[in-house]
Amino acid sequence: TSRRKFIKISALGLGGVVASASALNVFGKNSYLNEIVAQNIVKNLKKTATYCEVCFWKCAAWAFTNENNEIKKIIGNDDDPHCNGRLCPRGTGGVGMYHDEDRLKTPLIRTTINGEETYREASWEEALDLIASKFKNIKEKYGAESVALLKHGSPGSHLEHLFKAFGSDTIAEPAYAQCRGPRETGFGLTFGSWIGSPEPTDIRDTKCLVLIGSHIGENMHNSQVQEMSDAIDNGATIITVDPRFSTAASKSKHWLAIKPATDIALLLSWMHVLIEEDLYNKKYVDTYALGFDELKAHVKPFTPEWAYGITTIKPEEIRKTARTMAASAPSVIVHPGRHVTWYGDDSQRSRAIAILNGLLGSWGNRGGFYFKEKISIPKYPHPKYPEPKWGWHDLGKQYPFSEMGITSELVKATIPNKDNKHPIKAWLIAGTNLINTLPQREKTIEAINAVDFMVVIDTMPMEITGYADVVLPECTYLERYDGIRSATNRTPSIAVRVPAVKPKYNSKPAWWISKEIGERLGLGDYFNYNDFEDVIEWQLNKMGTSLEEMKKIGVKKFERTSGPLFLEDGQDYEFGTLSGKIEFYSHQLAEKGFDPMPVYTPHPEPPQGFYRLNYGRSPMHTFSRTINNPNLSDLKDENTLWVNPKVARILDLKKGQEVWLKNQDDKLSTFSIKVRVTERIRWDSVYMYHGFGHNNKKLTRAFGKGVSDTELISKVVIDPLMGGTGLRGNFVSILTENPHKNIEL
Ligand code: MGD
Ligand code: SF4
Repeated sequence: TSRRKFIKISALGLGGVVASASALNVFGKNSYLNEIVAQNIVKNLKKTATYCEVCFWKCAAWAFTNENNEIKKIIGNDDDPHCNGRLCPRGTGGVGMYHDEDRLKTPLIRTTINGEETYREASWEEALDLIASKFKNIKEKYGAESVALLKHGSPGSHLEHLFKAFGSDTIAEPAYAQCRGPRETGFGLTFGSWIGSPEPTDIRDTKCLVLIGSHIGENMHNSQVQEMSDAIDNGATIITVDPRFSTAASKSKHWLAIKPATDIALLLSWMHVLIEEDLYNKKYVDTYALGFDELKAHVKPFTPEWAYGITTIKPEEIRKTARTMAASAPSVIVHPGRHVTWYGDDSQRSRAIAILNGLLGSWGNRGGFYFKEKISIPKYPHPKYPEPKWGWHDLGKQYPFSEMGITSELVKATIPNKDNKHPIKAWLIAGTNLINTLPQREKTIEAINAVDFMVVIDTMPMEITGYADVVLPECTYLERYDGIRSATNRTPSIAVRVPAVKPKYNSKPAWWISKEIGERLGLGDYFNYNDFEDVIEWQLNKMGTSLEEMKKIGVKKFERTSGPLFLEDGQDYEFGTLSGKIEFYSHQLAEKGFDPMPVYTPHPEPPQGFYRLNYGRSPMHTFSRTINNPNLSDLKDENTLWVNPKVARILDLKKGQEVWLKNQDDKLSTFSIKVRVTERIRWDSVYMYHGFGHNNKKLTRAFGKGVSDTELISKVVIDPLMGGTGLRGNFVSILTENPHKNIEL
């Protein structure tokens, strides 16, 4: 068939992209050799314990400095379960964040000179005084709740403490409604437990790993990539469902090139096969699950023949893969994925994935999902937080299963509207580049224009910083203390971040910024320490260790106390759901008027001349944050547009040709992107790496390189359960002429 040929051609053409016989080879060709060289380089250097902030896997590492206090190398901590001593290419390149000469160097305040808005440099004193006085005024006039925090990463936790002390929990982060939220809702409703990060998947011992739109290997979550590599070496079967031939697909026994937006149909059909062919894990289901009979009746009509018409996956292929999963069960993982905000029915798709795992009995079994455990960090004493009158809950009330702030609702509430009972008047943004992160950019900008006052705390002059009234330069993770990392894993562990070098330029850590603003707001009691080091020392002492010890070891593991990793045979076990059982049928959903079991609904397809805009991670970058990093931009400095040869033929596109994109709402890409003609993408879609296409000229390496997928995402479909923004319902046409001719960018 044509698909078989497709795989063959693609596999031959992959050469440099894919690893040799074993593993995913994402750590570089001669990584063993590199490690020996690295060990030699660092022999005489001073080492400082840290954990990486280039992505949110937070691998523990050692930063090595020479006698001139220069960072020479960052190497993974051998004792760390997140990295097992090996950093990914981005983590190794993290030192580029420190060296980047485009960094924010000193506080900036917006001002008008000769009728033109610009920034002037300011002292910390002046900038912090200004912020405190503005916050005070807004609190007096509207209440503390009207000051909102949008955050991501380590700085967020320091600022969250400041905001709660101030009386506001009007707080949100894109990692929820633009990323993992729906999966937490879907798994929460089914197993009574969030997935969280890292995912508690026992990949190293699995016999079968099913990836549905989750491209481990390009999506570089360190220990997960390592475990997948080991599982492949141990003969595990990989099944990848992806409209694109991803790196993971190239390692898979079965690649199901699904028609985009139809995954729920495939999942329902898999359930149908498992149940109709009596392949599901009967004992497990009888012992732990609720609603099997309803599920059986529900999936009865969803035959592989039915699913074929929707997904374009052949019925034999659906049956064969379902049987493979069953033969491996319970050592099988249908992976929950991570960035799951696709089509608006994402919580239900996640529930389908959860139910499938339930039928296979993988939750709580070796080679499936383990029972994770983490150690809680003692709270440094401070007065009780005041009770806000309203907060993020009220902004997302229409979504009954939302459990965190929804960024897009916060944006909506900021745009003036006569019905709005919860006015938002100021934003503080820390560690998130909302312009390149939130869909519907115009709305974000409308909200920004509506606030009275806006502060951005960042390390780099990103797109978002250009909109601020006050810009505060944070020092990088290599130059500061931060909260203790408590890892949720097979065994609990902690890691510390200690500054390896002094802050460059006039930059400061977020803990210091929070404390300084807090003191100016009369909240000194909440910041009862001189240095964050004191807080960490106090917490570590409570945990039976000390900063001195942690500086030497970096990572400390603790014994499990919550019981074994897996269920014993037939063991009584109470799940965290309302019924204490795995809920195939959800009464909670039914009561709130939602489908109690997942249902497939068709989504719009690209109109004539348009292609679905698909996007994903580059193994060398994290979102938009790393594109300007000198080390990482050396590895990859622009994205390309993956186009199927059929499409290239129709549109007469050549490899490397520059094109522009226009979406269904006439949104144009600011810059051009080069064409990559490849069988690895279906003919109905195009694909690009997310994070590129920066339009801030201050980013000297990243400016104008490639296209931003975000600026082409003007349509979203909202998940009615939890408010996630489905981003993948956008379509683009490909323009070969520059639509911006004569317009200076
Ligand atoms: P970035 O664009 O990398 O990601 O969203 P964001 O976290 O906003 O922006 C991070 C910002 O943090 C940058 O401005 C960077 O300079 C700054 N920064 C880095 N380190 C530090 C630090 O130590 N201190 C401070 N103060 N700032 C720092 C991610 C979000 O985006 C997520 S989690 C997902 S999964 C979604 N992915 C996604 C997608 O794939 N496509 C599209 N179109 N949109 C997406 N949005 C979501
Ligand atoms: Fe850093 Fe890579 Fe680990 Fe992410 S996976 S924390 S970038 S080393």
